[in-house]
Amino acid sequence: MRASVLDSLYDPTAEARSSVVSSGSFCTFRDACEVEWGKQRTRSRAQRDVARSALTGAAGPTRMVATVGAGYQDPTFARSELLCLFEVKTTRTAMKNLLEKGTKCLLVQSEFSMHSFWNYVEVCKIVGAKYPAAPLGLMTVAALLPQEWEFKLVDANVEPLLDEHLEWADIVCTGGMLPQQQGVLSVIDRAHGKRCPVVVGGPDPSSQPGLYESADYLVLGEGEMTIPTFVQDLERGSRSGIYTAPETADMTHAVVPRFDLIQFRDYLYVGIQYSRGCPFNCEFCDIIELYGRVPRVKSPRQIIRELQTLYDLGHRGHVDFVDDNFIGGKKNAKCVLTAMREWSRARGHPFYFSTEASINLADDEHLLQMMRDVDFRYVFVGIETPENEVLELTQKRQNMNRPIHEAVRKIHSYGMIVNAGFIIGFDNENERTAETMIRCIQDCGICMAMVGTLYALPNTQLTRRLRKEGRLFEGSSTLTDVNTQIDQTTSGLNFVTARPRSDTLKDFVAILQYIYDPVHYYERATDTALSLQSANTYRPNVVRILKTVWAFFRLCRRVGFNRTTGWLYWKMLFTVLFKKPMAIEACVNLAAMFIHFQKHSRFVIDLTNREINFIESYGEEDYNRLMLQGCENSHPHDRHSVLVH
Ligand code: B12
Ligand code: SF4
Repeated sequence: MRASVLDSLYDPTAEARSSVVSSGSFCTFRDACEVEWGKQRTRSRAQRDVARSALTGAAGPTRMVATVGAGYQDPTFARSELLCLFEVKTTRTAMKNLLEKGTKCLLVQSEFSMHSFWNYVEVCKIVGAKYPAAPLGLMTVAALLPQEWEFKLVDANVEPLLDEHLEWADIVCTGGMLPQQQGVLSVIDRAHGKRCPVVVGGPDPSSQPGLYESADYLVLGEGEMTIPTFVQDLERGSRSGIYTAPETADMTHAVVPRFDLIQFRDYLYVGIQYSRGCPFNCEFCDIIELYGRVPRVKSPRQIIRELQTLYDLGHRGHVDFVDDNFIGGKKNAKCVLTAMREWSRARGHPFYFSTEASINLADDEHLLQMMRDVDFRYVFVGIETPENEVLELTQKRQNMNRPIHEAVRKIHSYGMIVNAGFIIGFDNENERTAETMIRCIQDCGICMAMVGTLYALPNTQLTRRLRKEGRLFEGSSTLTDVNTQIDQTTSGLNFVTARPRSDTLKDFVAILQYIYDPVHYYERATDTALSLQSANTYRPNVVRILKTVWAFFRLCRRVGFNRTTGWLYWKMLFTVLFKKPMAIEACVNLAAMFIHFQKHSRFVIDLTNREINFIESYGEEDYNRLMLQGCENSHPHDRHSVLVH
């Protein structure tokens, strides 16, 4: 094999060379061979380093081909020397045919930062889970790959990825979102260290494929569109490739995810997806760029099949609809809710639900009632800001000119707790922004308020505008430190802000301090619980009941005897018990979440205060100049440390 590739590269006709290069077949060296570096005779140290990094996976196939290409162009770079450069000892006599029955496919969900707003570590501890959300993307990928393969899914948020896992695998599939970037890159390196080819996909590789070029296969966009082509290419023997699809997937052809690959007890909830895409046009949103503005839906029958699969596999309790906007098409949502109601009733209501929806949900009482009937308990709503002028600028017009607190109360009155996202850092904010946001959160009684700094995600209208205006900190979406670059709550403002940056950050701190102060939080939690008109149709089985009782006692021990929260907790518990006993479970859950929110907000406040100090001592203008120039390390926090040293 080695000889044939080199023969093609030394073929005097350009076509023969370029076909080797474009098929990427040179990667086969890395997969099939082990290089004995001691025996090298290289032309230069630089050439050797590039070759080594290509062969060991630190650099991608492109560089490898470039090295060889350079060798070819240099007449003194003799063929024998090139062979010597890659003194090869074949360890796997032939590359494993990845399409044969029993091919071992390892799916790796890389770790999220433990400091993320979303990881609810403390809640997991109380209820005995290991991580909130199951890796739905990879379970879906497994269902799209050849089913004759053998699959193993390792979620690094639940168990460590071991060398044995990689040694077991013939091929590794990984990928995910921006905060997982570092993790994914390290999985690629580790897998290459075991001479295992790696396939990468998911939202961040799709938005910034260049960062992942060390992977063998970049299968971008919606897997439903690109995985079949990738599998066809494997059949043809391709050893690398980049796969994109100009069109979006038809969700009516979507497959049931391989839920059997996870242990349900490891997670707080399991996700399923009904729709992709959203009809709105918010400037900062990448969903509409990745999934389009025409919501695409699965049929009610498909959703029932997924619920039945979860049911048959033994899952009970919380199911999260991970849709970008569950009510993006209200008519469709009603169809699926009708089917769910019948199915739930026939199975004795084994699940309750949560989802994400736009605020106009509050306008449709029929829809709200239908969601209540199947026991939707949480809805995440992107409120972002209560200020009309800011909403106008950011193109979130669906939220404009409506009393937010009325909408939230309406949704509460149908038994659903509103969790909401808020953003700070928009261009036309002013000195009243913090106060207005605090009042909105407190008056609406929104307990789980994810307040984050505006982040210009790669591939959004916002990013394009800021770039045009010369305000974007290029390269800020390359993550380097998972302890400081956690998620949108902390990593935002990756551009020159319209207001002084330190003012915006001070507002951010003030909001977090207020809303996650125990007195204010418990006030909202009591308020929310009292306004809930829950259906409570979900019927837990005995195991679930025992688990819940156990978790309740653990929570009482942890919170009820705590100096700052003890009194507030018992006061809320007894108020709700007497006034709205049906909402007792909801208020207990909110108390459990507060342990996480309090810890997380303290962490973020501390991090942000350090950033404010830094900006003030360095000078805002100099700071912006430096960030716009871009220095070797690409993120604000890194640049701070570079500057400080
Ligand atoms: C549910 C969800 C969450 C949940 C749960 C996430 C989880 N652990 O599963 C929560 C609320 C925790 C969350 C949080 C965040 N999220 Co989020 N989230 C989503 C959402 C709405 C659905 C994800 C999902 O399950 N989709 C269904 C599955 C089937 O799709 P999928 O994962 O994309 O997988 C498909 C393809 O991508 C591909 N694929 C995926 N992986 C792989 C791997 C291989 C090898 C291959 C071949 C293909 C492939 O094939 C699959 C089938 O088509 C998406 C938007 C969206 N529509 O996808 C945002 C999204 C993924 N989140 C995003 C972001 C930014 C975040 C946050 C950073 C901030 C935020 N928005 O609040 C945090 C960070 C989380 C953390 N812990 O630090 C961005 C990611 C952008 C990017 N460029 O990376 C998205 C795209 C949209 C958004 N702006 O919110 N999120
Ligand atoms: S409503 Fe939500 S999903 Fe839809 S465009 Fe706006 S931010 Fe994106």
